[in-house]
Amino acid sequence: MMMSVGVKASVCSPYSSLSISSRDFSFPSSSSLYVGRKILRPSSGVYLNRRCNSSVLAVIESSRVPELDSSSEPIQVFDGTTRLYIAYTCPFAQRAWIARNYKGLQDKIELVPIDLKNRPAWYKEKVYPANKVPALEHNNRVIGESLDLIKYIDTNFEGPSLTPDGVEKQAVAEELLSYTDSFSKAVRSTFNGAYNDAADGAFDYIEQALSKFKDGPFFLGQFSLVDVAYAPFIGTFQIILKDVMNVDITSSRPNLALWFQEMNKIEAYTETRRDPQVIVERYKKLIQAEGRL
Ligand SMILES: N[C@@H](CCC(=O)N[C@@H](CS)C(=O)NCC(=O)O)C(=O)O
Repeated sequence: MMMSVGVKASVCSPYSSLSISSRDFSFPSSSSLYVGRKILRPSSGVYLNRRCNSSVLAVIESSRVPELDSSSEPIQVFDGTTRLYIAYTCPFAQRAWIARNYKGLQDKIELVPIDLKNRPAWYKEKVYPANKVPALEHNNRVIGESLDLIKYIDTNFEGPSLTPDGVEKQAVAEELLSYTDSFSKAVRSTFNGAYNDAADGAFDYIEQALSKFKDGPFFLGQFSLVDVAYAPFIGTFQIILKDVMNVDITSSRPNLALWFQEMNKIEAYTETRRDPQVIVERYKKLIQAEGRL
């Protein structure tokens, strides 16, 4: 039998420090979670500390709520439960997951991770005909599209607001949100071999955007939907570019360096991150499959 427990963890990875506090973890109820020689008991409050390597992240990942796959029993959809369907590997889904965590909705919005490679048939049939993640089941309807979804979560649920005050910031927010796809496309264009001008220009755009408001280190000064929308992508790109191409995107970009530093203090984000090693391995497999490595 599995049980969900509160986890408080403070660890570092080869890339940056990680802080975790979440109810989205499962432990065998009769046993403990082992990290090296350290035993992490569900009742001990602080579970992880001092271990600064990626194996800790891997253990945390493996302790998350398990993914549903084609063999999983169908969920009783529209039974009044609010559910956020995600995949741990999906940056679009990560946006919605971060928004839900930041607003402190862990008990109000149940996380339902799906194995995208072996999706349950009922997901498309009963939940979301688009058959993608993320999707939110709320008030007898299903909402998709990550950018719409983070706005929906912000507007329709309690918790700290992710929407900026004032027309100027709101206009900048819309402009930056509409650039997310072009940004990803430009950076991904570098994945065909060599770091290129398009990717460099995209990161310069981000650096410039981060200089606009002086009342904080985030895109709109204070933490907002814009940071939520970009973090899953910039975070993953940073890891891949550093590991595979030896490119440090924060070099000569002090605003971006500070943004990372501050993002890594936000648990709502850090608890959704993946083990950098897994990200790099997955990327290499993808490239290999395309015959480019
Ligand atoms: N534009 C969508 C993209 C979502 C998306 O492409 N999700 C991927 C996983 S990262 C997916 O569900 N893919 C499954 C499929 O396309 O069949 C959003 O922003 O939510």
